[in-house]
Amino acid sequence: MEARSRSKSRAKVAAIAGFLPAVVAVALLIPSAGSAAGPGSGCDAGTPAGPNKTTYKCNLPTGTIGGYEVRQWFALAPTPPQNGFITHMETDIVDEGSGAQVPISRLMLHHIVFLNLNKQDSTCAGQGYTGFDGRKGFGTFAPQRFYGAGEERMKLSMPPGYGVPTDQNHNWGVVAMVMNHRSGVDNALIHYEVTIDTGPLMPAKPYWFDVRDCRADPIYNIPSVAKKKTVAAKKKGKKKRKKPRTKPTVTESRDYVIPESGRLIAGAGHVHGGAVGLTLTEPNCGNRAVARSDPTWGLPDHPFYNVRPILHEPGPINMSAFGRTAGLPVRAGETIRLNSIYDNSLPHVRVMGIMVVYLVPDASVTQDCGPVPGWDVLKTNQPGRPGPIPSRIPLTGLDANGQATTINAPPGPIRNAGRNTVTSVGDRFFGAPNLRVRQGSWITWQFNGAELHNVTLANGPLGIGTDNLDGGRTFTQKLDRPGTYRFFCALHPVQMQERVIVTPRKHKKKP
Ligand SMILES: [Cu+2]
Repeated sequence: MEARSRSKSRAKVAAIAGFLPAVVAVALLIPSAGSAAGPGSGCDAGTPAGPNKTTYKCNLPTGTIGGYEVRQWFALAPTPPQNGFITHMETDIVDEGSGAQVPISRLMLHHIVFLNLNKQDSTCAGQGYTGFDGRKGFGTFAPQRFYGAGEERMKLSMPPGYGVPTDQNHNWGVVAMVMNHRSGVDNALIHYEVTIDTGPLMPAKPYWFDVRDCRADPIYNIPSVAKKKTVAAKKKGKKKRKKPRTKPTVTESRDYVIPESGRLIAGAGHVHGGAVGLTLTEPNCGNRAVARSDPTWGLPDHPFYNVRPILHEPGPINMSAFGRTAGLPVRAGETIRLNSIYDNSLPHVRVMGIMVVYLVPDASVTQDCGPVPGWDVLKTNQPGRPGPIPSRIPLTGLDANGQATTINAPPGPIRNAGRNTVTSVGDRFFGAPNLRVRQGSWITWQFNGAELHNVTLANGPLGIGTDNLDGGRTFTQKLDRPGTYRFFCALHPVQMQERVIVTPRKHKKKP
């Protein structure tokens, strides 16, 4: 059966050539588009999982991931060989030999998005996707994003009576990102399990909500609130302010006008380190909250918070999901707002705010602001901590043996620079690893390499994280907050570091 599935995958590759818009659109997501579903790819023959239900186990190789590197890629993915409705789906990263889950001390499946290349996405149709390189792809075809998971391994689970339609002749793809926490090259399998119900179910349509929608790498940055000028405040004789009871937060929102009447019956979110949570609100219904997805942060001994080297801020171990057969009635033309709420007491970079919801079309919904259901909430039963968990990302370099080691600063002398500095980013190096500038100076990074790189804050006074850039493109930033900024390239974290020291502006004496 395995062999049969494999040859079927190859047949699909031929079939996909006839589906050009999708291939073009998807290939543009990632410049080094992965090869088609090849050796090691396939789904098994399925295992009965109840009346009318079969669970298929599918695998897809990750490809080679360099030591301490981050690989993000697109690949065709095997489609389960059964027509029907998806009622459950989950994914993980497993060892090629044993099939056992790969621990994050080895590889971390940072996130993965499953696409149906034969369907248009509900929210990005007509505009296409911006690629991983930040460039707009050709055309307007946006393959349907129907399921995604991050470190927290969100599972798709439909309330009874519903499923996401699936067709064995449709082509699936994945966009995935994996981090290698060890010094040697590595590879593994993306494993996913899909339960398909052949019984007559109500079809649920995925709506992908994202505060940075229609981007292959939908990141943004949380700046952190500026530190109080305590000295100046004291001089003015102000009383020391009481510590605020709640930490500052920042909320990014995006509105979606739902084009069809229906019932929103399930959903769950994805966030990164620093998140407070995700909510859905209805601005035209008194701004009421209608659903939420909340993070659970693991205990201090959880692997997420102990893996070394630290290549990014650790995220939650789980995001709660919601579902209910009655669902939330939504009339065509109603607006649903996604709110992504993050802590702003510290900088958080390359964060995301994504919620996938499932809508069942229902023409009988004719009223606005219908009743909010008492959602069934699914969340982990693992012990957790109230979050988000403050964490500091150090710079990581390589020691003489090629092993990751924490460094205070990149090697080399500090170069003083002027008010407007242009500094280059080459392939696997920063042109000026140690810079000193006066507060209020501007720095332009020019990405002269052939590969994609970025500038990402590890620690310092302001959350900064650029798109993935190349080909001479630039990013300019004013550094108005004094302090030491430690940057790295999030794609090549142990190879590329830069420190920028921003010295305080001299205070002008009043005459
Ligand atoms: Cu890089």
